[in-house]
Amino acid sequence: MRISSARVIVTCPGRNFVTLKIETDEGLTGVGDATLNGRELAVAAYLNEHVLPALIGRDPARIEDTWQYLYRGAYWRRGPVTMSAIAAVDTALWDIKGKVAGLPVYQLLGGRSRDGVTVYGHANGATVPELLESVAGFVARGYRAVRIQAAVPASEISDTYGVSAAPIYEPASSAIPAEAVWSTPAYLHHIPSVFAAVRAEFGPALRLLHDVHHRLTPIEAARLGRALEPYALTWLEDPVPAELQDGFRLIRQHTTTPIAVGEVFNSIWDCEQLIREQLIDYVRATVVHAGGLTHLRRIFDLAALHHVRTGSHGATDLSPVSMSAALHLDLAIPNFGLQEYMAHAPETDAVFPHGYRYEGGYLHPSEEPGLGVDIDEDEAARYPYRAASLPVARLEDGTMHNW
Ligand code: CS2
Ligand code: MG
Repeated sequence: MRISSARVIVTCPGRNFVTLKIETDEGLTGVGDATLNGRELAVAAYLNEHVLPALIGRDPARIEDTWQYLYRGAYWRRGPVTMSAIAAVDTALWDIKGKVAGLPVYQLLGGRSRDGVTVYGHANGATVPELLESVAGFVARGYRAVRIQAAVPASEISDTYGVSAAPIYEPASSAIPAEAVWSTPAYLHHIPSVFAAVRAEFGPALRLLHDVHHRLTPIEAARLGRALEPYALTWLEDPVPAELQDGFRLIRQHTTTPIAVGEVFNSIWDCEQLIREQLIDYVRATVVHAGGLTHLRRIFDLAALHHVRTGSHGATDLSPVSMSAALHLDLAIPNFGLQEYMAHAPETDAVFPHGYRYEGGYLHPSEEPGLGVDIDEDEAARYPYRAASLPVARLEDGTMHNW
C-alpha cells in the first residue's frame, strides 16, 4: 500500500482548525489534527510546502520510520510548528493502520487499561455564587473532576483567565491580540477563598483543579500551592512558565499541592528533567502539539517510570480529531490521570463527525476501526479561515506579562 495523496484542510466552524487528510492507493483514508491556536497558517504552510511532497509514494504502515524521517530529516528539530505538522501525519497514519487492522487504535496500543476515560470540565464564574452554580451543573451531569476559575474582583485585573460568559470556550479573538491587565497580589489574595467556598459547598470527594496559566514566579506559586493545601486540589496547572525546568524545584520544596504542566510542550525534551526529578505530578502534553501518538506515548512511558500521570490538554482549540486520538491513548496507557474535555461548537461537531461519547463522567472512544473520526469536507468548505490571535497580558504599569 502507498500514500497516493494528502491535503490540508483549513476551516473555521466557530474557530480555526487545520486538518490533514491522507489517502492511500487502496482507498483508505486517515486524518490528523494540525491546529496551533493563533498560528494555524504557519502549520498549514509547513505541511503543504515541506511535508506533503515527501509523503506521496511512502508506505503508510511505516509510522515510526516516517516520524523519524520528518523529525531528523528537517534538521531543525522540535518547535510547535514542526511538531504539530509531524503530529498530523503521525495521527493520520495511526488512523490508517487501525483501518487496515480492522481495530480501534487503542487495541493497537495494547488494549484497554480501564473502562472509560475520566474527564474534567471547566467551571467558572464572574462571582463565587455564579461559579458554584457552574460547578453544580457539572456535578449534575456526572463529572467527577472540575476545573475552577473565578474572576478576581479587583480593579487591577481587567480580565481573569478562564472566566467567560460565552457558552463555548474561546480565548482567541481579534487578529491583533487583545490586551488584558494582570495583578498577581490581587489574584493570590482572592483564590484561596474561592476554593474554601467550593469545598464547603461540594464536600471532599469532588476532584478540583485550577489553571494559573503561567502567571506566577516559582516562589509565588509555592505560596499559592501551600495556601490551597487545605482544599486538596488534584492539580495546580501551569503555575509558572516551564522553560526553566529547575524553577519547579523551588515550588516542590514548599508545597504538597500536585503540579500539572505541559499544554505548550512539543517534545520529550521539554519535560525530561521535570519528569526525571519528579518535579511534577501530571504531564499535560497533547497528541497535536507533541508530535502525535508516537511521540506522546514516549513521553508518557518516561512519565510512568517516575510516578507522573497524564492529563492531556483538550481545550476547544484542539479538534475532535485530537480528542479522538487522545482517548485511544488515554484508554491504553497504565499511567493515565485525567483528560480535559470541553464541548465544541455544534458547527465543529458537524464538520468532524466522530464516534466518541460522554457518559457519567467518562469519555469512551469510538469502537470503529482507526480513530473513529473524519472531516466532512463539504461542510468544512462553508467556513473560511478567520484570523484570530490569543490575547496578551500586561502588568498594571504596562509591562508585558505571560498570558
Ligand atoms: C488552557 C487552554 O485548557 C487549558 O488548560 O490553558 O485552553 C489554553 O488557554 C488554550 O488552549 C490556548 O490555545
Ligand atoms: Mg491550561
